[in-house]
Amino acid sequence: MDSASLSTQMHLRMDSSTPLWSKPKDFVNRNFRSKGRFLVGAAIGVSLVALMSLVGFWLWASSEAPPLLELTKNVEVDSFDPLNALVGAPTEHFGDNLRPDFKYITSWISAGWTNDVMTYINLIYLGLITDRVPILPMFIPSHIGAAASPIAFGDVFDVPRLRQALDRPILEWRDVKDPNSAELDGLGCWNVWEATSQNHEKGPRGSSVLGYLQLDVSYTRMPDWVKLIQNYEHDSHTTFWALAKFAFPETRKANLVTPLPSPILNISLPPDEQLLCYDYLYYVCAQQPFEYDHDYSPAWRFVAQYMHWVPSLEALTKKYINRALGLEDDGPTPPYVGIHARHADFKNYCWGAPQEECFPSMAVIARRVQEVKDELLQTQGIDVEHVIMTSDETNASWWEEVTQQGWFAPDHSKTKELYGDWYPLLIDAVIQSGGVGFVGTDRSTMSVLARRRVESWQNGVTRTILWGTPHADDHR
Ligand SMILES: Nc1nc2c(ncn2[C@@H]2O[C@H](COP(=O)(O)OP(=O)(O)OP(=O)(O)O)[C@@H](O)[C@H]2O)c(=O)[nH]1
Ligand SMILES: *[C@@H]1O[C@H](CO)[C@@H](O)[C@H](O)[C@H]1NC(C)=O
Ligand SMILES: *[C@@H]1O[C@H](CO)[C@@H](O)[C@H](O)[C@H]1NC(C)=O
Repeated sequence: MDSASLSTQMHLRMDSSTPLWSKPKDFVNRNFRSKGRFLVGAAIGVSLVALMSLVGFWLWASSEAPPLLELTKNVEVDSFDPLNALVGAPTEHFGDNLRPDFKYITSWISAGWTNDVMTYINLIYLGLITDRVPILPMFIPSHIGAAASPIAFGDVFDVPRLRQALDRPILEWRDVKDPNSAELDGLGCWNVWEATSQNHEKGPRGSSVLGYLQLDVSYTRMPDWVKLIQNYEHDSHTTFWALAKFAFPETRKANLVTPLPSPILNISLPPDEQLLCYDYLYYVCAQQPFEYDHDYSPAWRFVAQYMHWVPSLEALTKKYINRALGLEDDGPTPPYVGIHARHADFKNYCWGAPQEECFPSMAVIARRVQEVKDELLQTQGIDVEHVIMTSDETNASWWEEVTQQGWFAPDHSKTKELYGDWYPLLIDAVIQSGGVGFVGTDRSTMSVLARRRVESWQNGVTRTILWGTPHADDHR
């Protein structure tokens, strides 16, 4: 099923459940992309009956019948307004803000930031295939220091743009429940983790998101068959469609076992039917574990490629890049090759070997950079001068070697102080995604997403450096 027909399904829903009278001012000034027009066409084809009743409503409600295209445009734009998938402004209890005619889906995070980004992508994709409105929690700190405050999903990724691209509502928890609410809400959710980790884990995956959202969750353990590779203890994946079955009554009902009482209120709740929820969606794939690496990844193709950075973060990053290159803050940014050298805790995979024999040397990185430059020149006629390094390395002599290559690096000496603990990481991620070329580190999820962004967004050329032994990246 392609994205157009997925969207068409949502159109049908929106057509019948979205009040036409709300927010008329939004209808006037919005630009429509050609994809929107195509989808409108698809909706017309499939839902003639719904459209005829809308036309009827319009004829009744206004003295002049508007052109048909105007009418369907209005319905489509309406669906981008988060308020139309909710009762209204954020409420003290989340349940007061959910519309009875909508179904929703949510989940939590508890890993490194890029893993958490992937987890939310998986949540949104699961929302697409189950025809439920995703409700996204915030990002919570892990590697960047537990003292950092959470940051909203929508302060990092452009949610209005994502809604428009996917042509359906996408909500954040801050839209639904007042972030300052002290009201604790009970909720029944599915425990995926215990089933897929083959009882290595006793109980569901924990997450500090629940504390921020004031949720007290009672979990129902999923059956063992949701695990992708049965009886294999070294993998914890399940599949989108195994989980999607639980969004519908047949599978839900057949698997209702006694729930674990919630930790605070000690209440036992079956999995909620209106707000479907799972403890942890990082280890989810369509067909094979860790499939973001692969071209066909549906979570990448249908969701993640449309998750652009918020404009303010892009603007801030442009300033960092231009300063690194010695250019005016507001001047044009030349094309560059970005590098992500993932070090720090990756030394755990060196199995005792000294870092010089494990992580790629500057010569190895430089060879990959040159390959990217050569290919850009040959295939696109782009002669790239500038190379920008991003890394979690803290060793000053290593950074000195970077400078000796003639490469540049963002100056993060004041970033945390000026913008907060998240921003060295966020700015580096944006830098990695913005080059016409990218050289990444094998096995780093941060590198995987950067590579895919450069390929999709910049039509860029990329390479991934293998590492772990002195000759790991030898090739040709
Ligand atoms: N500022 C900055 N921090 C980085 C960079 N690479 C890694 N880090 C830090 O290292 C952490 C590890 O990456 P995460 O994305 O959190 O963790 P992960 O999801 O496990 O990703 P990988 O370990 O790379 O697969 C990040 O959260 C950052 O704190 C970088 O290029 N710049
Ligand atoms: C939780 O509720 C159950 C059943 O009502 C009760 O038996 C149990 O003692 C309670 N546990 C706690 C810690 O209050
Ligand atoms: C720091 O980096 C330099 C240059 O790469 C290297 O020779 C040195 O061993 C590193 N120091 C530590 C403590 O890792």
